[in-house]
Amino acid sequence: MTKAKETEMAIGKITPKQFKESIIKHLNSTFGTDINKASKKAWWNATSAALNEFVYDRLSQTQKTHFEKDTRAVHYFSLEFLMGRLTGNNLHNLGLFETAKKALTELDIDINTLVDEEEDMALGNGGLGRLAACFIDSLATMELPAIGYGIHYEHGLFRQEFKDGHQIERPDSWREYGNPFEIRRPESIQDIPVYGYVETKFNDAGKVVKEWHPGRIIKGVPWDVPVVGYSGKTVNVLRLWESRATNFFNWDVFNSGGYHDAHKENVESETISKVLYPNDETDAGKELRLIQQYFFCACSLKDIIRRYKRAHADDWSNFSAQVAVQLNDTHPAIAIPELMRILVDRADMDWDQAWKICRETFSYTNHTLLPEALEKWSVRLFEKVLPRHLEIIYEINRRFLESEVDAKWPGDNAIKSKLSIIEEGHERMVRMGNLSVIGSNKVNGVAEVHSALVKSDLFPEFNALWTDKFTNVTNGVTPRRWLKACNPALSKLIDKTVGDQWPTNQEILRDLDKKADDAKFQKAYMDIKHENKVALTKVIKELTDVDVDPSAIFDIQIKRLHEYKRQHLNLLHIMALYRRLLQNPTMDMVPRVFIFGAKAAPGYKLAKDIIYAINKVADKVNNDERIGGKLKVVFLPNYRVSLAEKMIPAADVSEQISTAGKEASGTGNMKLALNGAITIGTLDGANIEIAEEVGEENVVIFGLTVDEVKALKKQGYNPWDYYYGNEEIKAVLDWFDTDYFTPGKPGELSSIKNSFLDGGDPYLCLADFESYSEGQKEIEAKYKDKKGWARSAILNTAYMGKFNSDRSIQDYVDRIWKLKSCTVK
Ligand code: GFP
Ligand code: GFP
Repeated sequence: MTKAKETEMAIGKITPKQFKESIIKHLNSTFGTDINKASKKAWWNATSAALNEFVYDRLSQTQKTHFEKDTRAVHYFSLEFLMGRLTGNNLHNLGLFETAKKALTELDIDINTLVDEEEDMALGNGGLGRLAACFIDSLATMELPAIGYGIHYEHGLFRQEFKDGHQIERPDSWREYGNPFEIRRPESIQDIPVYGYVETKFNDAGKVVKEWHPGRIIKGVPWDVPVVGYSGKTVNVLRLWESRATNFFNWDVFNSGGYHDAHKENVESETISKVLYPNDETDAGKELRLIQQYFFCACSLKDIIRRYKRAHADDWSNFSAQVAVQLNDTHPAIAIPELMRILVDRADMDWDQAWKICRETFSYTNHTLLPEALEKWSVRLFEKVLPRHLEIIYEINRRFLESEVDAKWPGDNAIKSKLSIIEEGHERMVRMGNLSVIGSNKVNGVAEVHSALVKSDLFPEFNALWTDKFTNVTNGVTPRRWLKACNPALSKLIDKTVGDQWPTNQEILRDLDKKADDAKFQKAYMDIKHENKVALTKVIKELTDVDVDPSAIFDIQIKRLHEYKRQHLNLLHIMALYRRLLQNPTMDMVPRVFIFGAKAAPGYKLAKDIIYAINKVADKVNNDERIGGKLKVVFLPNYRVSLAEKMIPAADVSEQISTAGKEASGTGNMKLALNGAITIGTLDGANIEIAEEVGEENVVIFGLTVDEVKALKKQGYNPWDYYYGNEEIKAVLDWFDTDYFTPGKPGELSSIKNSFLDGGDPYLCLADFESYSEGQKEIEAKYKDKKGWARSAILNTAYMGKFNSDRSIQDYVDRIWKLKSCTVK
C-alpha cells in the first residue's frame, strides 16, 4: 500500500514515532513495566493497547450511530467463533500495519515475532466456526449493523500434542496472559432461569396462563470483542457470554461449616461456559450442552430485546423489522421457543401474533447433511431443564401438524410423523432440525450442490410445503485475513499489479489474468511461493524436526479429521507411492511433501487411529534412505487458524477429497486456491463452483459424482471387490496388518484396514482410489510444466472473486436479511 493511502485509511493520522510513544506509554502506565525489562508478552500487550485506542474510539462511534439511526441489525447466533489472532488482523484492517512495523523496528522488535505471542482465540472447531469469524469481518467491512453472539469459553478447542504418534488433548488456556481484545461488560449482565416446573393458572382476566418457576438462575456476563471492519470505519461487536453463579457465594452455608456446599452452585454454574463441546456421550454431558445452548440464546435474546425496547418501549410491532437472527446450524434453535415464551408468557401476546414475529425474525443455515449434526434432545431432558420450552414446542408442533401439514396432506400420518418436531420411539426426542425449519423464515445451504441436496434429500416435504423458504448462499472467506494479512509478499505484488483496492473488491484480481502468461510476472509470483515454502520449511522443522526440501511439491490437507473428509484416502495413496518407490527406487517422480493438519474429536476412535497411522507412516517414510528423500510426510501438531495462516501461502496442492455429497461446502479449499494452490478434488461442495470459476484446466477433478455415489450405494457397494480387484489396494491394505510401520507391534494399524473392508468403507475410499491416483499423476505432470503450473496458480488467485465472504454476506443481505448499510461518521 502506498504511504498516502495508508495514512488516509488509518483512523486519525498517526506516525510511526507517535505509535512508538504510545506503545512505551502503555508499557509503563498500563502494564507497569518498561522498555528495559518488558517481557515479550508485555510488548505484545502494550502494542495491542496502542492499537486499541483506535479500535475503541470507532467502537463507541459505531454503537452511537447505530443507536441514533435505530438501524435494523442482524444477530449471528453461533456456538463457535474461530477468531484466531487479532493483533495483525486489526492492524491490517485499520491500515496501521506498516506504521506499527516501523514503530516496533525502532524498538528493535520484529512485528512477526510479536504477533506470534498471541494465543489463538480458538472458540470453535472447524469450518463452521471459522465461517462465522469471516462473516463478522465482512459485515463490519461492509458497514452493516451486526452483532455476533456466542459463548465466552474459558477453554477453547483442546491443544493437540503428539506422543509417540498418538493425539493427546491438553487444555487450551487462551486467556492465561489476558486478552487485550475483549471488554467485560458487567453493566449488561443477564439472569437466565433453568430447571424447575410450570404452574398453570388463571390470570385476572380469567385466561389460562403458564408460570415457570425456575429451579435455578444463572448469570450471564457479556464480554465484547470488537470486530474491526477493513478501513476501520465500522467496528461491530462480538458479544460472548460467560456463566456465573447468581449468589457469588453463600455466606450462611459457609459460616455454618459447609465450605464445599457453599461453592457447589458456583462451580455448577461456571461449568456452563467452561469448555467448548463437552463430551456429550453421557447424560450429564448432554444436559450441559443443552444448557449451554439455551444459556447463550436466552442471554442474547434478552440483550436484543433490551436494546429494542430502548427505542420502541413496549411496542412490539417493529420487532421483526428491526431484528434478524441467523441460526448458525441447529445449535441455537432453542432461541425459537425462547422468543415465543417471552412474547406469549411475558409480553402477554396472542400466539398467532407471536408466531408471526418469530418466523419473521429467525433464519437457519444448514452446514451438513450428516445425520449426527441434526441434533436431537430427549423429551426427558427437556422436561427437566426447560419444562416450559417443551410445552411451547408441543404447541408449535400441534398447530403446525394440524393446520399446515394436514392442509397439504390431509390424513397422511406418515408425513406427519416425519415432519413432527417430536420423534416417537423407545425414547421420545425433540428434533432441533425440524424446529429450525418450521420456525424460520429462510433456510439456506452453503454451496449450490449442498443446498440442492437439502431440498431434495434432507427436507423434501418441507420444501414442498414452502417452496421459497429454501435458498442457497455459497460460503466465502475474507481476503483480508486469507490473502492480505497471511501472504504479505503476494499482496504487495498484487498491489503493484492491479492496485490496492482488491481487499474490498476481490473481482479486481481478475485483471491478474492478463499477466498469467507473462514470464516476468510468473517468476515474481512463483518466487513468492518459494519463499513462503522456505518459511514453512522452518516451521515444519521446529514442530516435527523433519527436514523437507522447499523445491518439492507441497501437498496440503488441512481440516477437521473425519472419515468423510478422507484423510485416510490420502494416506492410502501415500502408502501406494511409497510402495512404488520401494519397488522402483529410480522411478521418475517430482519430490513431494504431504503435509497434514487436523484435530480429531477426543471421542472419535477411528479418527485418532488415522492420525496415529499417518504419523507412523511418516516416521518410516521420512527415515527411509532407499527412497532418496522423494517422499516426505509431516503431520503438524495443533492445527489452528494461526498455523493455517503459515501453511496456506506455502501450498502447491490443495487436497479437497471428500466423498461427493458429504462436504457441504468447504472453505479451506477457497483459501488455498486464492493463494495459488491447485486443487485436487472431487465434485463436492464448493469444489464444483471453484472449478467453474477458475476453469476445469486449472484444477484436477477425480472420483465419483454425487449421482454416481448414490447409484453405487443403491446397487450395493462391496469394498472387497476393490480389494481383490486391485493388486495395489490389496497390498497397501495388508500392510496395515503387519508391523512394518509399528515395529514389534503388528495390528496397531489394523482398525484402518477393517474400516475399509469389514466396516464397509462407508465413504467409498476404495471406489475412488484409482481415480485419485490418476489425478495425482496429472498433478505431477502439470507441475513438471513450470509455465503451465505458474499460469494455473495465477489464474486461481485471479478467479476466486466469487468466494469472498463479502459476496456471501451480500447474498444473505439480498436473499434473507434485507439489511441496509450504515455509514458511521
Ligand atoms: C462445516 C461443513 C463445511 C462448511 C462449513 C461452513 O464445516 O463443508 O464449509 O461447515 O459452512 F462441513 P466443518 O466444521 O466440517 O469444517
Ligand atoms: C451499550 C454501549 C456499551 C455499554 C453497554 C452497557 O451497549 O458501551 O457497555 O451499553 O451499558 F454501547 P448495548 O446496550 O448495545 O449492549
